[in-house]
Amino acid sequence: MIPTITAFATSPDGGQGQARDMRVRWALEEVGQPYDVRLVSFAEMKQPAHRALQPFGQIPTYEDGEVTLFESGAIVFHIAALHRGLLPNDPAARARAITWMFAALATIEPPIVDREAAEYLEGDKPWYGEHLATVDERIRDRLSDLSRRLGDADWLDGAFSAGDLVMVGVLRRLEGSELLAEHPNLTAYVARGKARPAFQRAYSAQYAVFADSQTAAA
Ligand code: GTB
Repeated sequence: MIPTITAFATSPDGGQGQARDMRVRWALEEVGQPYDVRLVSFAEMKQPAHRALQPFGQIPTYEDGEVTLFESGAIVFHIAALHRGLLPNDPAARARAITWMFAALATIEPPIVDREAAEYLEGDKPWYGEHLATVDERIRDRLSDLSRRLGDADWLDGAFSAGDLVMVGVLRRLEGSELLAEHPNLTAYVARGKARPAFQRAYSAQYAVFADSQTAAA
């Protein structure tokens, strides 16, 4: 059965592919697994039918007839475990690739999400500037360590893996910010990920949703 994922009917990012369905689309494209997309509005995401799939009323979700999943990291891992191409066969290398997925989600992404939340929710607070500086410092620390570890390698541990896919997906959230630009090797790493044909296909597919929504609204 072709898996079905959910994505925003109207993404607030104007088609930039920053919502987390993009990671799932990219993983499916990397392994050559066709998929369907069910678009959901913000109101639909909060209805019981969607919450049965995603308890927090969010996207993405994944259903393949065998399993229903939420959490983009768990979904990417499931896809990577089912198909060849995103996780090495060697058990130790496989475990390290999975470790990088966790590092992306548990160590790198949280302060980036904090920064976005501060921008959206706290921009009018008198302490916003001070708070943002603190969050930026935490991001800088993480990126410095990651940059040092990546060095001049193409990918984090040998061949491209699900660890790189998730890490690039996370770092993309800093695109356009000086925080990423401070590290030319991380900037190049993100560019390498984005240059992959599977990324391009996933990006085009999600952009088409945005383009269609604009046409419908016109
Ligand atoms: N930990 C979960 C996962 O990884 O799947 C987080 C899922 C999540 O945050 N989903 C967001 C969502 O459904 C969309 S991706 N939000 C609606 C809600 O909570 O009500 C986060 C996101 C949203 C928008 C942009 N953007 O516009 O740039 C970027 C990222």
